[in-house]
Amino acid sequence: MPTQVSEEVREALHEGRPVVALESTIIAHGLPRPRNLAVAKELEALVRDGGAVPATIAVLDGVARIGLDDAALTRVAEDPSVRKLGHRDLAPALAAGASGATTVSATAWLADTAGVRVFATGGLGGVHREWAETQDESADLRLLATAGITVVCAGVKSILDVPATLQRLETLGVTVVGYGTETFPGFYLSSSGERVDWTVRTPQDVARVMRARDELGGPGAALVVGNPVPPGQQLDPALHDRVLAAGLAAVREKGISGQAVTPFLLEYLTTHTDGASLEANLAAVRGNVRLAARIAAAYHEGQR
Ligand code: PSU
Ligand code: MN
Repeated sequence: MPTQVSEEVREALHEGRPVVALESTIIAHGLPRPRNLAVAKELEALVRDGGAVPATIAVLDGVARIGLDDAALTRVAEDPSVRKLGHRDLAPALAAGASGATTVSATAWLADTAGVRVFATGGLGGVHREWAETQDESADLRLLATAGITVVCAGVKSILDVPATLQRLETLGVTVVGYGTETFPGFYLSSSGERVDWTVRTPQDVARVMRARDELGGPGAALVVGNPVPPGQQLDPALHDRVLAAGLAAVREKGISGQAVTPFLLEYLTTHTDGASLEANLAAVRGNVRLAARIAAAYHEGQR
C-alpha cells in the first residue's frame, strides 16, 4: 500500500475517537531549524491535551504516512532533501520513492481519504498579490473545493491578496466561518478587515455545522474555520505592512516563483521583524491546533 496509517491513528479511527490531521510543510519549509522539530512535537502534544490523536502527514520513501513516529517527524524536520508536495505531486512522489512534506492541499487529500475529519494548520495558501502578472494561486483552494474536511486556520496567509482569495473560496463553494469573530482573520494579524458571512462561537457550533453538512450530502467541499490569533499576540500591523512590502519587492527583484515564493516570504518576515512574525505565526498555529482538537472531540461526542 502506498498509504500507511499508523497503528494509533488507525485504532482511533476504527473506534470512532477524535483525530486531528497536521500538515508537514509548515515544519519542513515554514519554520526555521532547529526550532521546527520542537514545534512539531509541541503541536502533537497540544492535540493530545485536547483529547484527540494527532495524525501528522508526510511522504517518506514513497509511502504516504498518516501519523508519524519520532524518527519520521525528525526526518521531516531535519532532512534537507525533503521536498514540498502539493496534491498534484503525490502520485509522482510515491512512484519515485521520494520524500516530501505535504502542503494543505496534499494533507487535506490524504486526511480526507483516510477518514480524518478535522485538520489544523497556520494559514491557508491562496491568491497571490501579483496574480495579474504571475497567475500564482495556491492549489490549496482547488483541493478544498472537493475535500469534505474541516480546516482550522488563522485565515489565509497575509502575504496574499486576501479579498481575492475570499472571492475565490466563494466561487469554489468552500464554506467559511469566523470563530468568535465577524471578520476573517489575517494570519499574523487578528483581522484581515474582510467580513465573514457566518460566525460560530464554540466547538459544538462547528460540530453542528459539520453534522448538518453530513446530513445534507451532495458535493463535498471543505469547511474553513477562521480562528484569529489573540490580539495580544499578533504582529504589529504597521511593522507587518512595512516588512511585507519590502519582502514582495525582494521576490520580484530575485525572480522567485512557484513553490519557493511562500517559504521565502515567511522567512523574510521572520528575519526582518527580528523573529516577531515567527512568534505570531506560532501563536496562531498553537491556537488552531488546540481548537481543532476541541472540534474533533465535540464532533465525535455528537456521533455517539
Ligand atoms: N501555514 C503556516 N506556514 C506554512 C504553511 C501554512 O503557518 O508554511 C504552508 C501550507 O503547507 C500551505 C503552503 O499549504 O504553506 C502554501 O504554499 P503555496 O502558497 O506554495 O501553495
Ligand atoms: Mn504558489
